[in-house]
Amino acid sequence: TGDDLVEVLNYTRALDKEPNEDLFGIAEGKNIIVISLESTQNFVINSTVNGQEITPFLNEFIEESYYFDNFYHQTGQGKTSDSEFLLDNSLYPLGRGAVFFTHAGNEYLSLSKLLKENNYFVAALHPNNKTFWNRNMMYESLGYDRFYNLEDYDVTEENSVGWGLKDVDFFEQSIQYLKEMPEPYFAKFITLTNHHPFLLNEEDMYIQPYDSSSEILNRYFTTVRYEDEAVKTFIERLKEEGLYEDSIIIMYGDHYGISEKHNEALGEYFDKEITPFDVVELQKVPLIIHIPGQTGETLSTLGGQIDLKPTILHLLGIEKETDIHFGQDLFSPEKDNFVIFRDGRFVTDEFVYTTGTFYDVETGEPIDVPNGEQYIQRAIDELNYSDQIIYGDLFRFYNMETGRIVE
Ligand code: GP9
Ligand code: MN
Repeated sequence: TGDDLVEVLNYTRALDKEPNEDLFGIAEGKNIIVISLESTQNFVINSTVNGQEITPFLNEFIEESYYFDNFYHQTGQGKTSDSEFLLDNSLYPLGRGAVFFTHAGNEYLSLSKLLKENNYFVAALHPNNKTFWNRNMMYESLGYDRFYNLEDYDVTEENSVGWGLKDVDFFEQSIQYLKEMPEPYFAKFITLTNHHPFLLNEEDMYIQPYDSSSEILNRYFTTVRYEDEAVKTFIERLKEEGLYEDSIIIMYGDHYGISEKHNEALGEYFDKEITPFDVVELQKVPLIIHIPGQTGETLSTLGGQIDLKPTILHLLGIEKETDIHFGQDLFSPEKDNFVIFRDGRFVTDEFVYTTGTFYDVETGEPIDVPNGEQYIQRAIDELNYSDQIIYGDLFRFYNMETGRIVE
């Protein structure tokens, strides 16, 4: 019932932080282009393989953007769909299964709905079957206006690899759709080529595979490099079409691409043994926010995908006191340094908690944290509150206009 929501509300309201005065509203009314970078982990940024850059374009692009290099994915078994769920709701995905499948009929206080209230046209673009991850149903609940899916793309033997339409073709074919959208729009592009098992046609290999004990890792670098090229081409096309100058562009990695099964090969790449501490570090994904007229900066603010919604809302100058979310504006000077993974691991500015042990965030050495239990409990509580909202479909009992609980 609505009573269950009272405690949750007390918790989330205490999390809320004041926006950054300089950036609040800077993106007001502008088009927003979001790019979900499939399986893209942060370690590929500004790194090389066989002496060649893995992401030459992104390395340049981050120089003129806000680049968050201490930002984590928080997905579970729902993978890409979990990252979308985090972005739209600033709620945690579920510990088991995919919330896109299990709770697509719930009431949500989504980013999409708030954007629509503010006159935005909200679209998702992804050249896969619309039922994959139950997206057609969930997008309906979240309030998307349009889902450009497999049916909207011309997919052939020649322009596909692995999971489907190649990213370059996906972006190219999407330009026409962007042009027809009512403005301002929020358009979320979900890339696909850099997906396990990282297959690529010979002509799309801009770098040679790595040489380690894992074919998966070896190929991963080549598909990340291809994705980088696809994004570069897309940005160039946006410029040609006059769609670039006045748009906010947000890119983030959806989740890891290289699982722990490949730790030995990763160890060869990093030339060290991969510890549980390193595994946590490896869950960092890039977050890049390009705002026209802003010089940009690399920010090491600790954050995660849960923070995307409040961050975007503040950039747009939307401050809805009655909204319920677990994340915080990444630009807020008051941002908490606490990132919780779906499985209960967490990171603060002092330590990492994983496999029952605290590690010093600087040295990676195990440390003793006297009040460690409190932190462990906070992570458990926060995940529980979020779960309660989803399992109880608690937003049914909430009126966002008044901030009151309804029966
Ligand atoms: C499928 C794409 C990839 O449509 O989003 O899904 P993933 O396996 O990464 O969740
Ligand atoms: Mn994915």
